[in-house]
Amino acid sequence: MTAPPTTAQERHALEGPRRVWLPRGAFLRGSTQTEVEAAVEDCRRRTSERLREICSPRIFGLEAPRRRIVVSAHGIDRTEVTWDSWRRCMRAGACPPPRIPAPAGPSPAAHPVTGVTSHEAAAFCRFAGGRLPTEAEWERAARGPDGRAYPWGRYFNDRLANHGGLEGRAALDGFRGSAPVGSFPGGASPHGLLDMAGNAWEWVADRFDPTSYARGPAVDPRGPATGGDRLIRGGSYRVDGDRLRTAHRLPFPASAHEPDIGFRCAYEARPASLLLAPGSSPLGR
Ligand SMILES: [Ca+2]
Repeated sequence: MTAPPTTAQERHALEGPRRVWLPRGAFLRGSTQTEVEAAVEDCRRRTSERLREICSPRIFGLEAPRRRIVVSAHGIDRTEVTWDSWRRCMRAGACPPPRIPAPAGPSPAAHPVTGVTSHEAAAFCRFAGGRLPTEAEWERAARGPDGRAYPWGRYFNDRLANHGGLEGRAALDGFRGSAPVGSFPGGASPHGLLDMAGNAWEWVADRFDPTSYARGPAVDPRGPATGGDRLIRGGSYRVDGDRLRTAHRLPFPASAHEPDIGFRCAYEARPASLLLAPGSSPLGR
């Protein structure tokens, strides 16, 4: 076992994907009841009778009600954490090998790491000097202040995200499985984050509480302290446009490890020791 990095310089070299720094700000979280009903309808339209149970109004209804939420300043990775970054953490003894093999094909190290539990994802983020994003931080970074349904705008676009479907439409976007992170620059969020719709689902820090959207705090909500499933956000290469919406949320067992669930990390206020010159990148990308 190698000790975790102790100096800012060591952490700097390990920090993985480039970070975006967001000021304190408000956004519209969640969906109206009308938007929930439209999403269920969209799901049913895209899904055959055989699989239509996935278009559950109960699941889509977890997005309601829509509320104005304020999030404090923080940093967040521009992309999902890659295999390359995970391997650095493994070499230092702070992360286990994922259970899902690296993808075949060109640039496997640039694909999102998947097959990791929420606890393992959180351990990586601690190692990188951060933490998993809260659900509110994630959604704000995905949709910006105007409540848009997709990172790029109001309507779904087949060409702007690595999405799929359970019924054979996975290659419409050029990828059957995961894609190297950042393969869809046209699908960037208003804050410049990539793959907030599709590629890998992403663990967030919050535990699920069915009452928190209606009754929880409007400033820096964090979910309950104990119990319950975690949440995954953003959809993946395996699901269709209705679940790639920025408001969509799916409770998922914390110890699950799926081939299409990855994560990105968030960071507290920018430490002065890690300030980078404009345009520079710790990993040269
Ligand atoms: Ca994603």
